[in-house]
Amino acid sequence: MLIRNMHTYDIKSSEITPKSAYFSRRRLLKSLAGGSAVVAFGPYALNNNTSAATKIPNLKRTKWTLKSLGESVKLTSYDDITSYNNFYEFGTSKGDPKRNARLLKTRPWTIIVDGHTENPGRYAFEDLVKFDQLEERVYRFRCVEAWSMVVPWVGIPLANIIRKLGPTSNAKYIAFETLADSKQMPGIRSRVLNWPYVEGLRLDEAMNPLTLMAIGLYGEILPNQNGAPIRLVVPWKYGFKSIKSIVRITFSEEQPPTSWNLSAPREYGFYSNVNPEVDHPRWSQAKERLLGGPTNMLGFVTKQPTLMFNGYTEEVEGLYQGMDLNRHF
Ligand SMILES: Nc1nc2c(c(=O)[nH]1)N[C@H]1C(S)=C(S)[C@@H](COP(=O)(O)O)O[C@H]1N2
Ligand SMILES: [Mo]
Repeated sequence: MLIRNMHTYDIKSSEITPKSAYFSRRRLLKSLAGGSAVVAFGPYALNNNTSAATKIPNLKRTKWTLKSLGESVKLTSYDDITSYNNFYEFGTSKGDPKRNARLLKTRPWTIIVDGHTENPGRYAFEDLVKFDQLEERVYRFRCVEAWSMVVPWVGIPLANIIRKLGPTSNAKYIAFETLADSKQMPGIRSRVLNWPYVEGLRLDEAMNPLTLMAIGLYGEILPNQNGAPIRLVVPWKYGFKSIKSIVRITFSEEQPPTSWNLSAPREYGFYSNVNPEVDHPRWSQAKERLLGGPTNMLGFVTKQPTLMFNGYTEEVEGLYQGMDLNRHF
């Protein structure tokens, strides 16, 4: 096993965004939105805000960012994205991760790469994620619990990392593992899931240009509760596929086990593509509630229809040609 640590450069959040600039930007976004939980997002709003220049530098805008903007999508607020979380290693209530993940140590961070790859080893986070390849991508995000968000992620396409790691021809799947450290993660004492949290994708899904390894959101490095320092984002699949705080990547020939499938195989399949026509055994998947979205007269968020593949049919339907999505849920 080799340690790749040739030119480690550690970007601290304080170097990217001075706290004062961060708070003034947040105020600006809040005032733009008139205090509502959802902020209007436009390239101009961000660019005209000089303090935004101190965010993670040189973020590329992609066609997916622009596609979302073209649909005049509203971003879910930073507060909602970072305080309503699922990260069971820190507790099962939505507010637990923000409260309990503060002490997670995310630097230095090592990711073990093994299985069918030409370049196995222990990689420093900075050697897998090149900061000059970072992009901003605005994606819809749909949890299996029927709530959704619109998130401006910062990350690099997983395909870039996979190409660098050089899977061999035997590699058909890619598996991921989350840190499982009971000293830092109080939720691990509870047996709600088997630890470590594991997830996986078919290799062609992983190589799809939509699939992102996120290291930030709203132009800043990820808060711990959102899966710092590095988490997967697969926007056409239910949220639980987007595994957080990754410490291992394994290339495998067989379909890898996944945490939610292990815990309730009838309820959660390996594919878990967002599909309004295939209900969860205990509830419908036809609709969703957008966090901070439009409310009814009583103040409850109105339900809106869930889109096939969460709206990304054009990009991903080719992956599932000829597959029965009722069976491969
Ligand atoms: N390691 C780990 N990853 C995880 C989870 C978890 O409990 N542990 N929860 C999943 C679920 S169910 C969802 S909806 C998303 C939530 O991501 P967010 O908190 O950034 O919105 O993380 C996913 N990744
Ligand atoms: Mo979820």
